[in-house]
Formats: sequence, C-alpha cells, structure tokens
Amino acid sequence: MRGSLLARHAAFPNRLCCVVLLLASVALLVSCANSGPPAEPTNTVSAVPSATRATLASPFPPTVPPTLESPLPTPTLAPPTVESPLPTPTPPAVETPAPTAAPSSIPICTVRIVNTFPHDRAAYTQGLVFEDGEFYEGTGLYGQSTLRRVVLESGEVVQAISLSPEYFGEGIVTWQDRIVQLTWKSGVGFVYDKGSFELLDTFSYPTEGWGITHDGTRLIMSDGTPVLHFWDPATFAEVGSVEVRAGAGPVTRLNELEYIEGKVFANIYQTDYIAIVDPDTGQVTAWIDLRGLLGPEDYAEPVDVLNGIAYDAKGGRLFVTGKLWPKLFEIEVLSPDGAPAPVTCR
Ligand SMILES: [Ca+2]
Repeated sequence: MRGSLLARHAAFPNRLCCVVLLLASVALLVSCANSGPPAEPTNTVSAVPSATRATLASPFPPTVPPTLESPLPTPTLAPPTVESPLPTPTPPAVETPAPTAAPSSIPICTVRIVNTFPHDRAAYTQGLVFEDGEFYEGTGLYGQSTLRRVVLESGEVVQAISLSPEYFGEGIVTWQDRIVQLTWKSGVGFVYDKGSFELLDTFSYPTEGWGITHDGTRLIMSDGTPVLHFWDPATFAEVGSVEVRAGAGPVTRLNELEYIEGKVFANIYQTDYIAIVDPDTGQVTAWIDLRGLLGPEDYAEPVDVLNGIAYDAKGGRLFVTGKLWPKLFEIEVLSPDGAPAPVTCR
C-alpha cells in the first residue's frame, strides 16, 4: 500500500507537466485566433463628436444662466450680480429690452437731452449729488476711489480726496453739513465735513453698500438686493426697510439712488433703466428708458454702465451720467407718447 502510494506520487509530476503543456497549447491557439486587427472601440471619446466629448469630459453639470429676480428682461450676456472691480472695456451696449415683463400698468418714460456737459472719463461714478450749483461725486475701484467736488459746466474737479486703497467707494449723500460715503464690501461708511472733506467719523453696516440718498428725515440706501434700507441719519441705525417690486416681481441690483419729488430713483445695475420707486410701498411706479444716451463717438475709449442720478431741486433739473462716461446729461422726462412729463414720469 505504502509502495503503491509512493509510485502514484512519483507519477504525479509527469501528469502535472502534461496538464501544463496542454493548457499552454490551448492558450497559444486562442491567442492566434485573436491576433487580427484590434476591434474598433464602440464607445471611446474619439468616436464622439467634440461637443459631446466636452460634455462627457466635464465633471460639472451644464452651466445654467443665473436666475434673476428683476422684472427687466435681462440680457443674456448679463454678468453675475456683483459689481465688477474692473471697468468693462466694451460699450454697455448690452441692449436691454424694454421691461415688458413688468405689468403694463407701469409706464416706461423716455427722455430728451436738454444739455450735455463734460464728465471726467476716469471717474468710475458710484454716487452723484447736486447741491448749491455743484456736484459732489463719489467714485469707485480699489486704489482709485475718491470723493470730489465737480463744476457742472466744465466737469472740472476742484476738490478731491482719495480713499485708502483697500476701500471700493460707492454711493454718497449730503446731510446737513456732512457727506456720507458708502463702501462696497467693507461694511464701512465714512462721514466727511462737506466743506473741507475732512474725515469726521466712520460707521459700520451689515450689508454691501451700493447707493444712498435721503428723503429729508431718513437716509435711504441700497445694497444690491431688492431691499431699500432706511437709516437714522444721526446714528445710521436701521429704522425700516422695504422690498422694491414691479408688480409681483422683486427688482434686484438697485444701484445709485436719488430721492426726487417723493420717489426714489434707482439705477438698475447693468441696465439703461431707472426705476422710480414709491418708498412707502416699494412698488415701481414708472421706468425711465435711457438707452442710446451716448453716441458712437463716446465709445472711442472704454466706458462702463449708466450710473449716477442727481437732482437740482431748486431748478428742477435732472442729471445722469455713467461710470467712465465722457459726458453728463441734463435730461427732461417724456411720457410714453413723447410729451413732456413730470420728472417722476406720471
Ligand atoms: Ca444720487
């Protein structure tokens, strides 16, 4: 029995060799059978049209246009709802269609140019006030922000201070013998002496700062959202707020402001429209369509968007300009049928 087992064990290596050889032969035959040209891949990237390739290659979902709350039909090229720190080197010929989405009961007024004045085309206008025959203007951009006093007829800057480079200047408002200037994202406001531009005080606020004006008792400021904030002019404490709506839809990107004849005029950032807002209800009572104010010759150098509304309450004159615009316009508001209209359009 033991001898028989040994014999069987001795024979085992030979059998193993035979099995290995057999398997190797089979593998060789299979290999030969598959030695033709490689089969065409059925689903490789190179077989897919380039557009599809890009989709396949991207780990991200397709880009979705930002959802905008403004009832103004926003141009498809609309950038995100932040203020670019750099001037756009192209005309604001983002042709903004008429705000047809707004309820038809909201009139759209146009304007007639009464006078054209020079404007410092290096001024990235963020705040504009007319008082006692001259402009106060606040400008933006990091490292270029200023507060300045400007002659209406010549556009000459006769007094100016520069903000520290870390501040991006925004809206300004005069209040008694002071000037208040907002900053974009710093949450810091500056209070100056109106005559000397001496910095008297600073204060803080929790939102972005865009535009600011006053109604005689309260400061009214915008922060880029549809909300207008009302502040105590002595303490800068918020005493109320209202959401701006055109019909049912909120109007976002309220920018430079001017309180005129009981209404708040607001530039709508990156459009050529001004919204006229009832500050009690937040409702837009009219639009002013300002498309086409600048002529082709004005685009020889970069200009940016319409921004800056000022009102000569004594003379009943309405002024508008834009960031880096070479001109400032005195305009008259016309009703939708082209007839002279009240400054508030209706
Ligand atoms: Ca203003």
